[in-house]
Amino acid sequence: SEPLAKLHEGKATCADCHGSSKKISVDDSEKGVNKNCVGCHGTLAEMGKKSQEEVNPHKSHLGDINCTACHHGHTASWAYCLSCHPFDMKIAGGGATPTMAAPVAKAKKRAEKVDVVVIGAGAAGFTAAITAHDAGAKVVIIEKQPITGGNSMLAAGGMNAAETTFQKEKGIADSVDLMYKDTMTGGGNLNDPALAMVLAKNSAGSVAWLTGLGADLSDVGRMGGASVNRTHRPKGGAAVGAHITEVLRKNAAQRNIDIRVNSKVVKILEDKKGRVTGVRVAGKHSGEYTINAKAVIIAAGGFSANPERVAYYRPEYKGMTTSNQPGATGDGIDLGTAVGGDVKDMKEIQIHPTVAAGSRTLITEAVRGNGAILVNHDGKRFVNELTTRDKASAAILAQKGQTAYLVFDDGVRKSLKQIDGYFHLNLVQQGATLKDLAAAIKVPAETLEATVASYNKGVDDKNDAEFKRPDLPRPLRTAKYYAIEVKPGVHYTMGGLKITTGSEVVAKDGRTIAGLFAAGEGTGGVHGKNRLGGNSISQTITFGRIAGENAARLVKNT
Ligand code: MEZ
Repeated sequence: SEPLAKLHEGKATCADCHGSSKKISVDDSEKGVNKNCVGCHGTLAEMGKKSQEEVNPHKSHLGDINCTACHHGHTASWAYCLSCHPFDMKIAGGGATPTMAAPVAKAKKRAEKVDVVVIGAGAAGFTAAITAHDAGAKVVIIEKQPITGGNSMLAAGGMNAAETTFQKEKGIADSVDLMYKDTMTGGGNLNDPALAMVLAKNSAGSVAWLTGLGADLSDVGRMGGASVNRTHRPKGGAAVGAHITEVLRKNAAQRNIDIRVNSKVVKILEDKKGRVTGVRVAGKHSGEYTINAKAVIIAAGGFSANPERVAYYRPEYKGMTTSNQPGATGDGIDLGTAVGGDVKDMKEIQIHPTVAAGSRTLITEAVRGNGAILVNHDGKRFVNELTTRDKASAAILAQKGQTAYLVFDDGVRKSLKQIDGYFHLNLVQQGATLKDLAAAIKVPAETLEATVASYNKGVDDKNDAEFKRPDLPRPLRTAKYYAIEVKPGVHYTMGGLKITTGSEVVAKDGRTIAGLFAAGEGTGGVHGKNRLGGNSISQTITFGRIAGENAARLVKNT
């Protein structure tokens, strides 16, 4: 197939795409070219309305992304969606082999100056940048992917927080101490207790902060390992990640925060005393340049999408699928260790029990939280569905075929908006009766009926005698009945850069590295051996705020 430039021949000139300047230049974020794409073809939303395809790539959870994230002018195009979804999707100018265009680094002398450089444009990066900006710092966010949002954009189930106004309105009795205790217990007490306490203590403030920026976190549900309902998400149970990413993007735009995509930090710079002085960036088009800064915040995520590194730490996970976006390769951790940063808990890698079999689509734990059960290929339950992820994953891997079915009814479906997306992606099997569903998924009908009847009795009696599931929100009695085949996949890396409670990066000799902060999944210690569902977004916002505040303070004081 032919690149877009060829397809435009005779219809457009170079200047139509690149602007009329004599010397064709493209900024790394490709804003100019994208403006011209939109000028001729319409906005992403307008393109979305025109498309008749069942899976509409112009209408997705990725938000308002650049046309050039998928459509490339001079190399083969490929749909960004295909890095996670196995669609058969044709794209104008599409090549046979999808390849991510890596930044092209050429040596340049250019240097800029800001107060704070944030590496990574996920929730932790946006939060740190907005906080530092609001405290008076000049900030730039550097993102190596062609789109912003990172893994946060894929976060589904919600954000954990204790003692929030939303919990109080719903009469949920929770406390900072209980959230701390659940986090420590879920993490096998390997967590750094001080970091886990910071998470719990600041969680309600972080929900309030996000709400103040315009987020809706009014629905409160339950995730595995939590003693009470404390997972906050938008009304109706919509996915939390796409929503808060949009809110953070809007707030960053309102503040004119400089965000550069297709730009990779290749080095953190230091002076002779080991103080951080900025970063070296490789821009896709502009080549290498320096940004001098008094503080650098690493918010570049974990390494679940780096199969070699996952297998290095955990050989038993070799070849396992991942729920993560393709940029989650652990580069931020490497940047930190290259300037002496220590790491913690690198071997602690979380497997999420419910990734749709044969895909990389995460089926949120909230489906189980709202009442779905797990059954094996014999049609039997085999685990408390709300146990921690490590235990649920191990239980699924011990079943025939190493997969299981997530079974639910229309009541569960209606309780959680996110489930509509799984239908849209053709991941759900269904039946008008349990017998029909059993036929569709090829499990013995009588066993499946008996399993659901026994579970429903447990719900009526408020006691799951068989598996001691702690929360039984609703019986499964409302036709239709549904099933999604699920398989565990690499979801989250608990390990990363060692930090203080002030988000400062700690060096191997125990001192903090002056001017270097880190927040989010690329840090270690908050979650110990196993992160509780909903604690990730909570961590990104809380430690993003702390890193932003402390970086801005350091700038003011030096
Ligand atoms: O925090 C998570 O990883 C989470 C809530 C995932 C999910 O199942 O939705």
